Amino acid sequence: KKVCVVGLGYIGLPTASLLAIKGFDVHGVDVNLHTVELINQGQVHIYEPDLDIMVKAAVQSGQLKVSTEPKEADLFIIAVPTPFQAHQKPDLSYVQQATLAIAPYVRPGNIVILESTSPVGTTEKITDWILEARTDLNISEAVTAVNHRIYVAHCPERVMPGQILRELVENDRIIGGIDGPSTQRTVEFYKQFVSGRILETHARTAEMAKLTENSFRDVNIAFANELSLICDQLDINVWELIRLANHHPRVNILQPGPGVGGHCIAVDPWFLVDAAPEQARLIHTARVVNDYKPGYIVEKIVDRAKRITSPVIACLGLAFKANVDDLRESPALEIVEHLAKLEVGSILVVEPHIQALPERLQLEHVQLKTTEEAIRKADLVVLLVNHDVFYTIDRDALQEKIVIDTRGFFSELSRVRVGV
Ligand code: SAJ
Repeated sequence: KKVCVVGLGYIGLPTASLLAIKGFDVHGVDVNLHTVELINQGQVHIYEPDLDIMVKAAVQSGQLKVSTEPKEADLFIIAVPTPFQAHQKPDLSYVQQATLAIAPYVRPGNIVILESTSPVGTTEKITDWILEARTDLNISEAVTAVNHRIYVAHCPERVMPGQILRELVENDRIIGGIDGPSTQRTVEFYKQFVSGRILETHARTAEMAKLTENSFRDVNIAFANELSLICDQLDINVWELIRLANHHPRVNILQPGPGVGGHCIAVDPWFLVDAAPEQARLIHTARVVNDYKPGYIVEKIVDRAKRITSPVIACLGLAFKANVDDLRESPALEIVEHLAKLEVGSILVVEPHIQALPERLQLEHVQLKTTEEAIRKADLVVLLVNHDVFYTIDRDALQEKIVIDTRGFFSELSRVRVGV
């Protein structure tokens, strides 16, 4: 079987290489020429544990080839970003471009699968876009039309950055076609490489399910973040509080942090708010609570820094969460950028997963340092991301510093300001 995967990012590239290793004839497509060249050399442009090994194996086997243009295939997978524009409106332009790019290559009997997290109704939209571009195709089951029909379904990706390769195979998958035959054929495809359960539904429910999962997590993190603000007021250690409350058999509170980042949880709930603003009140408020957190942390840091002459501030972590290199929608990055603008002191950034600071941080008073050097030189140490590599930090070296711990990472240190 020939599969064409459009979008070779955090979802498309692992999916394309997994399918190639499983023996599918895979053609990967990305608009970025640099990405395409790297992959064709068996290299990767993103960091994800073991992905480099898998891509190399897939390319060397000859089963994975990539280019900037789609090709004819039996099955097309769209895995491009669905960000939002201003005013939290979903931006479907990448999905639309990808759909229009494959449209000339789609043949009767083909399956088109949307994996990108999308607002409700998108799978139906991509069906319309293809049928508008290709009046020779249809989605009718009528005997006279069936020789020209295509199948379209949504199968939302649900993998967690940092464990993508395992979760791609093991997670349960929801598959929602625009109609029964589309669902059935898509299920048959995923059964070939997914060991988790495959759950069938309609495309709209599948779209909503994915948005619901991420909104659920956002609302729960907002609850933890709100507790952290309350605890800060009441001088209570929020990490201890949550640990205690979670001993209740029906309570399971998540962890507060510097805010919610990533391209999914900080984005997807807005698709629901946009679709039903009057109804999605709790989901909207959760977004506001979580987005408030980075600014609150900045205020804390500034308040501490102001008491020191020419303060040196070490910021540990820039990524949106632990053990990834992904800076998209990262609250840590937002905090460091904000601090840099305020020019409260010199900033030493530690992010072991990147080689250079992003352009916006290439400023005279901001430098990328190793953990040891940053901590040694700092007056104030701000833990922003709970990367595993930070576990080796010498706790004694922190005793003389002011520590702001946004993740409860060092919470056993008595001098640490808890609650943020
Ligand atoms: N976070 C907290 N406290 C917590 C948990 C997370 O502050 O207790 C923060 C993280 O630091 C990060 C953000 O939330 O900034 C999101 O991280 P995450 O680990 O919760 O999720 P993602 O964005 O890496 O992946 C999510 C997953 N969705 C769910 O767990 C419901 C993943 O399964 C999805 O595939 C992915 O979104 C996606 O692509 O939509």
